[in-house]
Amino acid sequence: MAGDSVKLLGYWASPYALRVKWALKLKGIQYQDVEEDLKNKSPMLLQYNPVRKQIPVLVHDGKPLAESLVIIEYIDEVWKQNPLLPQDPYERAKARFWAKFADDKWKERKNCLKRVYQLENNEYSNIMSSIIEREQQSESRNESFISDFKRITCVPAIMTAFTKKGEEQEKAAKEARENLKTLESGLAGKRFFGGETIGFVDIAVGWLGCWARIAGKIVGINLIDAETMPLLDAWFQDFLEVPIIKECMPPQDKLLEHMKGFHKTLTAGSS
Ligand SMILES: N[C@@H](CCC(=O)N[C@@H](CS)C(=O)NCC(=O)O)C(=O)O
Repeated sequence: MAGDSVKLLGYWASPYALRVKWALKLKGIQYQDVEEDLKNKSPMLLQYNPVRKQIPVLVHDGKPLAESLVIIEYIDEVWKQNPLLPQDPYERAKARFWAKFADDKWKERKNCLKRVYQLENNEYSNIMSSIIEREQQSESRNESFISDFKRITCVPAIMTAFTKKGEEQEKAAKEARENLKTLESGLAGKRFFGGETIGFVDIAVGWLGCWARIAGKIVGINLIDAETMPLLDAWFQDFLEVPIIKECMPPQDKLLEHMKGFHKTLTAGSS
């Protein structure tokens, strides 16, 4: 709304802050970018996000909000133009599922998702029905759903491939590729995850196209394989070329150097 005061506490190389920038830009909202020094966090960040002390934080008319996906949902509710989440409740829930899947993918220790991977048409409903089925079984045995699952996320699989070597790296890279392949099934037959226009899921996962490629380049592995995930590969390229998306991207050379430094720090001391 005109006259609103909107501030984004972020960091240039943060994919989570980038998500929020994309949402604000797609909505055409004027905002003030506040660059944080993550090694020396400002009193404002500590005051606005005392729980996690992380960016991004959106401050709307003095009210702070943390967690990128939560922030994007808030933006979508407050500024109705160019909707990001679908209107239909089921479609909306599916969009949330995929966004969560990218950040936070669950993999059962035994074979629930393995079964899902083997399905020919590896769609959302297949994944969901396996998870729900598993959840019901756990409930009937009075077990904790969460304790029965090992948490392996898309992002940590990429991070492990980025920081480990040898067998461990290969295993993580395979896992990251499997996760990305599963994510691809959410795209089936659409230009964007949001359909004809960019939506919530595109914003949530679009950064992986760039970050995973750079991480792969630094350690000499290919995480986004055009042959095995042609739709996702084409989507990453298409999405990152959309002018509003592209203009928010950090300079690629600077990001590459930054990630090289990050890699050095994370692997220091490991042989
Ligand atoms: N789940 C959070 C992740 C935010 C996050 O990891 N922020 C990082 C920068 S990319 C940060 O603030 N790191 C500094 C720290 O943790 O001390 C979100 O989606 O907003």
